[in-house]
Amino acid sequence: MNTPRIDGERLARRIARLAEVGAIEGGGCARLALGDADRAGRDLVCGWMRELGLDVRVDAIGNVVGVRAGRVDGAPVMTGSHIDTVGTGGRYDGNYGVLAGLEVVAALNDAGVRTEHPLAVAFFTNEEGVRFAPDMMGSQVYAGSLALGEALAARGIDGPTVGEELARIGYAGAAPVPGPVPRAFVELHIEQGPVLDREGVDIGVVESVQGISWTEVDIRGTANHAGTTPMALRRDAGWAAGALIACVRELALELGGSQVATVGRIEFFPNLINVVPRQARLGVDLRNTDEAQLQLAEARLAAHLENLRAAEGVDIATRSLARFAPVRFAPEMAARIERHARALGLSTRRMPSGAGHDAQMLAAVCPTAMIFVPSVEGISHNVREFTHPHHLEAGARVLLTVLCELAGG
Ligand code: HGY
Ligand code: MN
Ligand code: MN
Ligand code: MN
Repeated sequence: MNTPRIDGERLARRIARLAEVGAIEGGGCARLALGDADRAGRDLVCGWMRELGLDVRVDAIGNVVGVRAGRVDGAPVMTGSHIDTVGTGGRYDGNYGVLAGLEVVAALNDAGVRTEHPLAVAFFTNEEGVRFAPDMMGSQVYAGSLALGEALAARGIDGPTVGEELARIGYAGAAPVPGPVPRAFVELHIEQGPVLDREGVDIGVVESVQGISWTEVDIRGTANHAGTTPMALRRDAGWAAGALIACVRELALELGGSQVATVGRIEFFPNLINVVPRQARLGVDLRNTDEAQLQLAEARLAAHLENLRAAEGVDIATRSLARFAPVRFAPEMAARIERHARALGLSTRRMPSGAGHDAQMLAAVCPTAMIFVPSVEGISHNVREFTHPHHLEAGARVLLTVLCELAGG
């Protein structure tokens, strides 16, 4: 039996190969959840899982878990993330954590090491939430915090439901949900922000994930002629949407601290240059590390909507698409990550996660930790997303030693 060793080249080859699936201009990939490209990505990763000798299980929401037997039976130590992407996805967001998990398995296989407890590598359905809200959908269902029926009924921005698409791509699995509770869960992920890169730190020890509030705002006015309708007689849903976007930015700046606010998606109807819009539909993304502050931001948004109703005489309806309170990971799990990273001679710093992750859902059911590696210039959800190969390898080395300690390797 030898010492298991991460092969950075092999990991890089798998990242590059998966990035070819749904490849887009600039080196990124677009594999929106449950679309044809996601199916192709799933098929490729499941093939790798089988080649590595994992027992591949697909559950009722399409989560895929590859299990490596241990010396004893029972709950596995699990690692994993997601392989669905946003429409302008980079090649590392989510994919890196899943493929680093497979690299850990390959290293153990090569070294002939059998951990005491089983090891599992998972990818969860629809982490991004950009086609079907909410995000982290599969991991919520796995952890029991979202009912399967509600998830299957979620309708995408392009029409079909999650249930219809799962059946269409052949990933409506038989394994029951909620899934078996792991002994522990560790997610390796790129930071997607600028902190580690700016400070020259190798490993982020993630202590918490900030709260997330997604709201769909539907503004209804009156379509009218752009040339003949006096300004005082308009019910302009387009103007109200523009005013709302400005208010969303202002409320983040006024609240300060960790508050961030984004309107990333907007639709106008009829969306014609010479017609006053009768309807505008937008998505508002509010986040804060502090729950009370996030509630304050939501209250400010509601007040702005009231003002817009009065000012323009438009009707405004809202629908919550996702709402997660901030999550804190078990301190002893963060300390474990820190200890292993330092033992490998890597620099570390503790930090919150600005992005949502599947780990925040698993944290409700088992001891959970996250490991970050630097994102160059903090760029993510953008094809220019990049992490240096030596950091990709370093993160996988930390994952290997942490998983071996947790699983009794
Ligand atoms: O929105 C997020 O933070 C994650 O990428 N789903
Ligand atoms: Mn991600
Ligand atoms: Mn993402
Ligand atoms: Mn470095």
